[in-house]
Amino acid sequence: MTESQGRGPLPYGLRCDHRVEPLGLDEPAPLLSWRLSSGRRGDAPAGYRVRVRDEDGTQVWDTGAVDDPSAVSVRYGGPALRARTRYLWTVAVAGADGAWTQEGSWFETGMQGPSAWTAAWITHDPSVLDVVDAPEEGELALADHGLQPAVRLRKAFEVPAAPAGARLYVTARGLYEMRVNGERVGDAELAPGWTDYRDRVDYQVHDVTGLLRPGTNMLAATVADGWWSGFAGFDPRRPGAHYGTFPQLLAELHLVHAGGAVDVIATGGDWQSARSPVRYADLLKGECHDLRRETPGWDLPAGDRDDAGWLPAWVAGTDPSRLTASAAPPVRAVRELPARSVTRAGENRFLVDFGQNFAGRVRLTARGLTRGDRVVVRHGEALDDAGGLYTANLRTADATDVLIAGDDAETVFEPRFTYHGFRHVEVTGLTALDAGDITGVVLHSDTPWAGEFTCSDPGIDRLHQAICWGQRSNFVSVPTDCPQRDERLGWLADAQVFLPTACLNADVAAFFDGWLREVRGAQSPDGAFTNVAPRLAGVADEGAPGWGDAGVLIPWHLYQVYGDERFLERNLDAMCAWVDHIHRHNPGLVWTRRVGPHFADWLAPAPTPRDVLATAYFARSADLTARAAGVLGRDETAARYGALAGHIRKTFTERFATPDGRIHGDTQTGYLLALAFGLLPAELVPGAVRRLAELVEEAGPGLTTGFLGVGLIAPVLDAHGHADLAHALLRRTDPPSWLYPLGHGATTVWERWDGYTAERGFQAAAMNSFNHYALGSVGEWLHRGVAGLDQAPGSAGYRELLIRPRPGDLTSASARYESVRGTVATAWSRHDGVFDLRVTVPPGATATVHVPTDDPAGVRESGVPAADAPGVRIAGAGPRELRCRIASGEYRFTAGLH
Ligand code: RAM
Repeated sequence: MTESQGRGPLPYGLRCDHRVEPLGLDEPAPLLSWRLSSGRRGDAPAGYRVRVRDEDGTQVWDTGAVDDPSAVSVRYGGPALRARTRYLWTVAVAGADGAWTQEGSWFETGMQGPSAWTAAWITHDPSVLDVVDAPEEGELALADHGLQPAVRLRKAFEVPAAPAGARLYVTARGLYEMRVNGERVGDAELAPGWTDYRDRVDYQVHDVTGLLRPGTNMLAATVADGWWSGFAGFDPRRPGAHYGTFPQLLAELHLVHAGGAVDVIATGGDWQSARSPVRYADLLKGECHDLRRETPGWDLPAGDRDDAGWLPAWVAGTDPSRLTASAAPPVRAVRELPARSVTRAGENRFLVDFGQNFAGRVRLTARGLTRGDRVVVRHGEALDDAGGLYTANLRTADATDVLIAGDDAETVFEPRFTYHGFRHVEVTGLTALDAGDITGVVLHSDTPWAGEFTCSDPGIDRLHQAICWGQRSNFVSVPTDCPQRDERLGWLADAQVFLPTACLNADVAAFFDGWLREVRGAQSPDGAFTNVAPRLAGVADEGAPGWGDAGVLIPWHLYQVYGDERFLERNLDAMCAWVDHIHRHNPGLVWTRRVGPHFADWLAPAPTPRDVLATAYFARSADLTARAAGVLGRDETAARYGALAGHIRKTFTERFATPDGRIHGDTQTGYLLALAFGLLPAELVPGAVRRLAELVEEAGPGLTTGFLGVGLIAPVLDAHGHADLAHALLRRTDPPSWLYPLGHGATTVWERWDGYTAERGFQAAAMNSFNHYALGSVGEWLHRGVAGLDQAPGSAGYRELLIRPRPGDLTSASARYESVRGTVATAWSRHDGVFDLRVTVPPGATATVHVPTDDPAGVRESGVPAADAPGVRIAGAGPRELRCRIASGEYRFTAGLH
C-alpha cells in the first residue's frame, strides 16, 4: 500500500488500539499507531499525516500535516464513528528531506452499545438438558459431578442472492463455536473468553461473507459450560456457583446487501436446540465426545429436515446491557508439537511425551475402533517414580478427555471446549498408537511475539525458553497463575511481577487492556482491588499487599512500555481509590490493617516482615499514582499523592530502617523493595546495598526471595554496582535457583524453587505447579541487563533507549524487541580482548550506550574512533566504560575488554 517511495523513515506495523486490523471495536476514539524503519543513520521523521475514510471512500478525518518528530500514534479525533462500519486509514510520514511515505490499514466498528442488539440469549430447555441416561463405564456420572452436555443450536434461513457483506456478532455465556453451512467460523478458541459475566460479557465479530450462498443457509452453534457454568478456580462447588447454570448463545448475523439494505438473523425462540454429543465439556474436568450420538449434517442447510431430537430453542433472556467488544486478542491454536516419544505402558495403554510442558490439548487419530469403544486421554505434567502419569498435583482437575466410538473404525478426536496444562498424556483404549497419530495443540491468547533473547550459556537460553513457555501457557484469555490444576486464576501479583518480562517477549498491550477491565470491575466500592480477576463468587478477598497493588503497577508499566496514556486515563480513578482505601484504614501510614489474606513474599525461603512489605507497596502505589496523574496533567492529584508517598517513605524509614541502612527483618526482599521503590533517603542507600549484597553472598551466593522479591533481585543488584552477584545467582544450579529445575526435567518455570528434588521427590501435591511464571520474572533482566536493551529512566514508548550490557563472564548475548516505535536490538560478543557491540535504534529515538571497556579512548564505531563517528557523541567515561549518545540507525562499537 506504499503510495510514494520517499527516502525518509518508512511507516510499517500499523495498529488500531494495539491490534492489527481489528474487527469489532466499540472504542469511540481508537489509537492509530505505526512503527518506523530506516536504513539511514540519524533518520527521524519530520511529521505525519493521518487520514481516515469510510467504506464509500468518503474522507471522515484528516489530521493535516502534523509537525511532530516524536509521534508514532494519534487518537482518532474525527466525527463519531458509525456502528458496524469499516474505516480505512492511512498514515503518511515525512522524512527530513520533505518526502512522504504512506501506509494503509483498516479497522471496523462493532455494535457500539447495547441498544443496537435485537438478539436473545438462547439454549436448550434446561429442564431436559441434564436428564440424561445413566453413565456408562468410563464416563463420569454427570449428575454427580454437576456436569451437563453441551448444547447445539441452529437456524436455517434463506438468502436470495449472495450478500455484499456478512458479519456475525456473537457471544456466549459459556464457550461457543459457530458454523455456517457446516464450516467453522473463525479460528478463535475458548471464545468469548473469561470475564466476570455478572458485569460484562465480551462479544466477537466475524466476517462470514465467504461462507454464505444463495438459497438456504444454516447458522449453527455449539455452546458448552466454560468458565460461565463449569468448574472454575479451586472452588469445588458445583458448577453454576460462580456465574450461571447452563450455557447460552447470543448472536446476530447481519447480511448487508448491495444498496445497503440489511437483514438480521438473530438468536431467538425461532431457533432449534438439541443436546450435543459432547456429553460434557469442562475446563478442569475434561471433555467427553460420544460419537454414537452424533448426527452428521446437523449443521448443513438440509439439516433442518431432520428434526428428531430438536426442540424450539429456550429463550433465557434478552438483556444485552453487559455486552462489550473484546479488546484482547483471541485464544488460538498457535502451534503444534509432535510427540517426542510413545511408550507402551500396559495392555491398550500408552504414554506419550511431548517434551514440553504447555497449555492446550491433543489431536488423536484413533484407529481400529468398534462402536462403543472408549479411548481415554489423561494429562499430566510429569511422570512419577514408577514411570506412570503423575496427576496428584492437579488436585480436583481430572484433565481427562474421553472419546466413545461410533460406527467409524477410524476417527480424529480433538476436544474443543476444554484445555489442560501438560507435557505427558496417557492414552488407554487403543491397541496401537504411533507417534504420528497424536499431536499436541498449543493454545494461548494470540499476543504477537515481539522479543528475542539468546546468550552464550545454553542453560540460560533454556531458562529463557522455559520463561516464554510459562507465558504462553498462562496467557489464556486472562493471565493465570497455572494452567493445570483446579486453580488457573487471574492472580494479580503473579501478573504484576511477570509483566515486565512478558512485555519484552510479546505485544501484550491489548491483552492487558482487556484484563484491566476485569481488575477495575472487581474493585470494591470502598476502593479495594482484589487478589484475582476476573472475580468469582466466593473468591472475593480484598487485595493483599503486592496483589491489590497490581491495579496500580500494571497500568503504569504498560504506559511506560507502550507510551499510551490511555492506560493511565482509564485506571487513574481506580488507582486513587485503592491508595485512598489503604490510607483510610492506615492513617499512621504503616499498612497493617485491611491487608486481605496477606500473602507476604509468597513462598519465600526467608520471610519478610509483613508490615515492611505492605508499607513498601503502599508507598509504591502512592508514588506511581502521583506520577500517573502528573503524566495526565492532573497536577493537584499528582501533588496530593506525591506528598502522601513522601510521608509514607519517611514513615517507612523511621519505623523500619536503622541509621546504617539496615531494614527491619533483614531479608533480601526487604532491601529489594526499599531500593527498587526508592524508599530510603540517599544517605541510607549505601548501607542498605552493602547489607543486601552480604545477604546474597551469605546465601551462597543465593536468593531467599519469594514471588514479590524475585523479579527485583537482579535489576536492583545491577543498579547498585553488583551485576556480578546477579550473574552468580543466574548461573547457580542448586536450589533455590532458576537453573536447578532445568537440570531436573523442567521445560517451564516451577511454582516452587524445590518442586522436585532427588532426595525428597515431589513437593506436597496440594500446591506444586510445574508451570507458574512468577519466579520467571528474572526474564526481564536477561533482556535489559545481560543483553543490555533497556529504556532510559523516564522514557515512555521507547523514545530514549539505554544500552548497557552486563556481560559477566558470558561471551555473547543479544536481544531484539519490536517496540511501538520500531525495532530495537543489541548484540554483543567478546573474543580475544575485544568487545563487539551492535545496536539498532529506530527512527526518532535516541540512545545512551554504555560500552564496556578497559580503554575508553580506544573505542571505535564502525572502524573509526567513536569521537569521530557520524551520529555518535561522547557523553562521558567511567572506570570501565565509555558512554556515547547516538541517534537512530545501526551502530557497531568495538572496544578493548579483558
Ligand atoms: C497460589 C497461586 C498464586 C498465588 C497465590 C497467593 O495459590 O498459585 O500463584 O498468587 O496462591
